[in-house]
Amino acid sequence: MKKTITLLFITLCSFSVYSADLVLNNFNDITCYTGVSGSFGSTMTTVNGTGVITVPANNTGEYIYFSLPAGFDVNPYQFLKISVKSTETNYRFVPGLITPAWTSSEDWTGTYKYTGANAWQDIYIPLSAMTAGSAGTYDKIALKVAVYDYKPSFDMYIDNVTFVAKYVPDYSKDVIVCNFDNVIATMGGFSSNTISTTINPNGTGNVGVVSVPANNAGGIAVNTIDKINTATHNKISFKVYASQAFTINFEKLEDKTNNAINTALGLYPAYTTPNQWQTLTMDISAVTTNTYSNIVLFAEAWQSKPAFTFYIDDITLVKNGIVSAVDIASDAKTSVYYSSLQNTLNIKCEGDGLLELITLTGVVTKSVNMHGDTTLELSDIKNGVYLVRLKNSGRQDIQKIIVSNKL
Ligand SMILES: [Ca+2]
Ligand SMILES: [Ca+2]
Repeated sequence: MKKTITLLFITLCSFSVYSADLVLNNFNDITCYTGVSGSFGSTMTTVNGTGVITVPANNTGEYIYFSLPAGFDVNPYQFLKISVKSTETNYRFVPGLITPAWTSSEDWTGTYKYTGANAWQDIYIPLSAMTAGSAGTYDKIALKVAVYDYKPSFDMYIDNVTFVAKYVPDYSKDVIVCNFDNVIATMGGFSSNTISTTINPNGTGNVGVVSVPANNAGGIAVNTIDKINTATHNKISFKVYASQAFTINFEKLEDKTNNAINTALGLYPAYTTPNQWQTLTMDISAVTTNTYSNIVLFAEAWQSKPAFTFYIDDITLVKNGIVSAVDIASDAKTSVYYSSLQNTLNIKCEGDGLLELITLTGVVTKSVNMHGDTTLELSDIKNGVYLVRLKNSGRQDIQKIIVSNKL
């Protein structure tokens, strides 16, 4: 029985131009003036090359701040990155840009939290929800630590306070959609599950964590920066990790501003080896490019299963290595028709020709010399997307087919 699942989005950030990172304070050779407000009660101190503050109990708005260079412009930057360590865990940071007149623009919408439990964790705090202003508008950046999290007083270590430059994809290569570190997409969970960012349970860096409720779908929706072009990037890959096997049994590409424009992929990538990171790949080369800009992944949708959690990382649009390398002739004297019912390829061919069935990684799995019209049996071919290359009279034609043996 299908259940209705509605999108519940939280905005984490957005993207535009590029410049270099700016380290504000590493508590070693790069330092800037810092201060604290009200009941923090002490200034930030430096111990062994890291900053230390005592966060007050039940903080309702006290903050630490860092001075910005003269004429600072926040526009080229996407995140403020801080390295944090404390025994207290699961508390948040509210950033605020402060003008010389002590007015501020703050962001209370984010979900960036310290989850490290006494391990160092890099926290990437998006800057997009604050008013950017122009060069010189702001001269300080403040952080409210554990504000309204109702924590007891605790010591927090902080290091490497850095503005991280915005990410601009290079479409001649693989494009990172989200790595939960320096590239974080706008993303959301669904009505019955949550997503968040945490430290990698088996490796380095940060990863996404997706809850899957009992007897229901757990999912993640991730916006791409630009529309997905399946002619140039024909695969989506992502890493997953869990303590049990599971299947991504519903996947869609959608328009992020109008999810009525969508296509279901029906690819069912499966995570098979618990407690190891595994890269899953979805071939989207059969999908016609549209205004798709949102990748939707559901785990165990509509299954009667207990609740579990999976981790996800490195969601990537993979550059297509094949289409650009071939030359497609529209006047080739051949045509091809795939019958999924009979699982045959039926080729119309004038005179002699060569037919090749090629996987998307470029492996020729079948090669047949044709003498006129030809029927090719595909029952020994695995289901999936293939390229059919037809060479005839010095021309060649490439067509994509999906083999789905229904018998
Ligand atoms: Ca340091
Ligand atoms: Ca990562």
